[in-house]
Amino acid sequence: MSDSTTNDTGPTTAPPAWWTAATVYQIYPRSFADSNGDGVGDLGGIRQRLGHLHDLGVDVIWLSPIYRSPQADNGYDISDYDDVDPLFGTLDEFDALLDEVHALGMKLVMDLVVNHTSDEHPWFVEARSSRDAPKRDWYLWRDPLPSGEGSDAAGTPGAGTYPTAWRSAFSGPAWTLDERTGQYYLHMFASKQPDLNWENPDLRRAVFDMMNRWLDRGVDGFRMDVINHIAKEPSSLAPGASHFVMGGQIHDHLREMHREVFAHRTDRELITVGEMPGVTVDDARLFTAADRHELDMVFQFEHVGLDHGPASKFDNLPFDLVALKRSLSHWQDGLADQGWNSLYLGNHDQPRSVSRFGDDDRYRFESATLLATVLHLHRGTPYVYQGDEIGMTNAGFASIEQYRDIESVNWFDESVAAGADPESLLESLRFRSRDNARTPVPWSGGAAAGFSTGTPWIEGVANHDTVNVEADRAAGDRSVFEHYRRLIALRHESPVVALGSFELLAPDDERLYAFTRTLGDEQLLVLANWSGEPYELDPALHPALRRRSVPQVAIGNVPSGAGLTLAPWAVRGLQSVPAPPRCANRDSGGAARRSGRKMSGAPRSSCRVRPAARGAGGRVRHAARGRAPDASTRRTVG
Ligand code: TEU
Repeated sequence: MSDSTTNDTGPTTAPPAWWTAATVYQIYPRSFADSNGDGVGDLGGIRQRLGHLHDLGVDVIWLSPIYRSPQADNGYDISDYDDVDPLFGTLDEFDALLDEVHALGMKLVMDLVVNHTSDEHPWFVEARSSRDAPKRDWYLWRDPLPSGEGSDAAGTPGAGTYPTAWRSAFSGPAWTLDERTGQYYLHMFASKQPDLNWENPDLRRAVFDMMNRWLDRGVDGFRMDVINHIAKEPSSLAPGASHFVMGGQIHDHLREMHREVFAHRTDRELITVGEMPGVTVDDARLFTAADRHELDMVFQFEHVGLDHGPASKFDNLPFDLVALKRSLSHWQDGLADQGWNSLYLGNHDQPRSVSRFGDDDRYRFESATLLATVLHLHRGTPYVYQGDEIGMTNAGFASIEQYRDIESVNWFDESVAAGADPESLLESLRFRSRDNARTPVPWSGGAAAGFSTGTPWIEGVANHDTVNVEADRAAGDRSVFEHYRRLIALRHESPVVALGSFELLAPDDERLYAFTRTLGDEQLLVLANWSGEPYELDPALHPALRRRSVPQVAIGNVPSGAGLTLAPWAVRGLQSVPAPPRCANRDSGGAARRSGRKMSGAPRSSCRVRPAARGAGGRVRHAARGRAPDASTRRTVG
């Protein structure tokens, strides 16, 4: 957050916010690295592997929850916001980790889960102790309706006593009856995750105090879990209503949070990310407009919902490239002049991106690097989910006993009870389950793949003997890690990648993902063959394809075919300017001045790019034009 700050990405004289040139790396701690042999990843394991992240060049590490938790939802059910779960380590170890991260020039962002707590959090224990408990109102309670006036457990209205027909994201009703006090409490996720009542000012104060304690401890910001769910309209809890996200108070709550937690920290470079299922472009513009002081960026879901069928997220639809392009470019256009977006294709809630969008078999390297390139060259802040930097694939478990995720297991059990065929359920899970991305990171081949000396809490992917960090990093030209490293460096070095405007080309083409990024008179042209067959580019697509001298290749994954042919899953990022003048004669600041941005000159096709300077605390500054990107960021293709 730069309020101080600010996500000022528009044409003003203020410098662009630091996170426009940054890349975030997400760690899912229980699956990253285990240092004590109990089979669960921990802080010690992260500390041992920081060199990997430093080599990759990421700027920010986002830690999925490490707080004390009964682990009903792998830590997204918190019972003490101020302590580390013994499974992961201690507060002292956390402090040591934070120091080490900072010493390496990176930042550390915590997961903030304040839509709900664990039912074992002392707040909820007190709240459920009696209807008169002082903290009763910190959660959402409703009386049962007279029999037949409410819904039943299956969500059928007029058949039971439930206050609304709302369903939990993890199957079953979103209400659980507390027998002792005779009222239902709301939980949009598991029954062990009761929703907090953000209408209560004391609750809000307690959350802001807790956030301040973590920032005082030195963390660099928060990724805010389902933060657009916190404001439920009291009236919408009435029977029959179904609107539980984006209540009218949401903007007030976030502005108050900004005032109470971030506004006075003008000396810090912080970051706030709002995870918001269901958020629209118009909402996102409001949440992330710099002058509204709510959030730095949203983490939206539209593109990862395109392959969900009408029945549920487990109703798998085939991948549709045209729909993906339409969705991502809609967000690019919508946030072009105001606001900012996160860029991701996978995380701990999604299938592995190479299995979902690419070809995780014959063209695993090619498609993993293509996906990364297309994503990272959009406008927004890219997120790398652990393991994606080596092209990890879905787990593809064969039996329900191998699954651990509460969502997958509950959905399977509920569907079997309703008479569904277990084999077809397993087939859906093999593609969609969140556990596909929660398998241990294979640091090497062999027993437990270098993740643990014990038995991992969840089985690894069967291909770990070939798909592991050691093998990938030794793979030279075919290292996915190396390709990610170049992409992350390119964003540091190249203002057009961080800030350029976006234009989608060939929107209806079913195999080509092509777009330009433009800043001043510099342009980056990205051409991606999203298929396993060679692709013949149409010279009419872009003037650069009609010129005799091909523009400089800023990044590419495989040598391409001859002329205008892209090999299967080949991607190229071509840097060009409309009328390339000689580098030596250029007025380096001209373009930037004309575009009104305070950044020193954009790189030219015939000029070279100076690697970004990194100051203390990992700050990335756009460098003045000058020498070449390191040779590894350029390859001759074609
Ligand atoms: O996820 C919120 C969310 O909406 C999903 O991505 C979630 O996995 C999906 O609804 C299930 O179908 C966040 C966390 O990222 C997720 O891991 C947690 O389980 C969830 O909130 C509850 O805290």
